[in-house]
Amino acid sequence: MFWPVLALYICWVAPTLGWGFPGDGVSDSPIGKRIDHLFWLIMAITTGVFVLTQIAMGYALWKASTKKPEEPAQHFHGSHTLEVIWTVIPGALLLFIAFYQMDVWADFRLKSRAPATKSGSLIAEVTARQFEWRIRYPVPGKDLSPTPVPGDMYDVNELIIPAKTPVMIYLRTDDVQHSFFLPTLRIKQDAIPGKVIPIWFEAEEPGSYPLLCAELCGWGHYKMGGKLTVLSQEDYTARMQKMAQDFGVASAASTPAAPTPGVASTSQTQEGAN
Ligand SMILES: [Cu+2]
Repeated sequence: MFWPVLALYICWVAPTLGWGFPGDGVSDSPIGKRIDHLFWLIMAITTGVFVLTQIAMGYALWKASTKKPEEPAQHFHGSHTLEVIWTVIPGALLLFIAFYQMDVWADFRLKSRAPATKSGSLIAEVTARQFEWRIRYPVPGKDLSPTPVPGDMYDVNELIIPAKTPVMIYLRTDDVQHSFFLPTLRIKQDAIPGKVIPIWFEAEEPGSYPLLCAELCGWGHYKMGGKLTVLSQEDYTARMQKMAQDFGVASAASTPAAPTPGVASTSQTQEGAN
């Protein structure tokens, strides 16, 4: 009985010791909360099954050990009823889980169900490479172009998004397979060579969240720790304007900066500004 009891005890105390989910144990994103709910539901089902099978096993051991030595052992050639019961119940449970989680899965994975499909919600392209995250933003006020254009703004290892609004990124990789992982938001998506994968997510609170690579991608895998910076809408707009200034590109949402001599992008970026 020691191991089952220890297992249950650990499951009970783990969340309070911070051994459970990343962050403070509660996801900071709406879809993350639904994923957590699925996790706890499956946890409850498996715990119930675990406890019941342990009790049945304990009962069988106790029953056999209390037999008198002269009593003959009983032999079975299987029980049809039992076989049917322990096939149908797990089957029904798995079917229930399969159907129950479908909505969350579809909302997370299907582009057609993503809430972030309106103009401007596609905020960046994230390109993984050995060993960093390269981020490409469009000029503030413009839509992200599918391929890099002059006037785009670049950053490394820090993805900036506004809070309380669903945003979308394009994920790609320059070399091997990586995995874009935002543990506190419960977002994880492989970056696959040759593919551009849209992912949407939403952070409820401004703050700084870890951005990790969840695919062993080479010797410098550990170096792929970036961060997701979530800002209030005003701070986000200000930060993007500042970045546009730093890059010397004209923002479509503000008065264009003085043309920078020798920058080929000037004419292109100012089209949107007027
Ligand atoms: Cu990686």
